[in-house]
Amino acid sequence: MRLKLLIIIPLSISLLSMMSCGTKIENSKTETVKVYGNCGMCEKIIETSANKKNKVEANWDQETKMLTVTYDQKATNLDEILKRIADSGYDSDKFRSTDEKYKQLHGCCQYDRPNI
Ligand SMILES: [Cu+2]
Repeated sequence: MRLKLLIIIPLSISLLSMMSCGTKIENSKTETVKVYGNCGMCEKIIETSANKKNKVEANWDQETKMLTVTYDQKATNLDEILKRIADSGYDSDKFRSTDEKYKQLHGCCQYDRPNI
């Protein structure tokens, strides 16, 4: 009896701490897509607009222009994330930002737009 408790208590504590970990995304799916941009400033804007607390985690690579997103499939989808990014001025192969939004970007951030 004593021995059982000694095993169960630490086990449930470690389980609880795993569940309360804030960055853990449930029903997660990871996808990589191209998002057009130039510099570190673009990276910050792209990642910030893609991110959603506990629902989406995003990482954009300046060299390859590839965005890797891990998201909660029950809470959102890739289209929604890419729309938010387009809304910040950045094109992807699926959603094109508006000319107005693009022009609002910092001069160094005005990447070469894809023909879509
Ligand atoms: Cu930039």
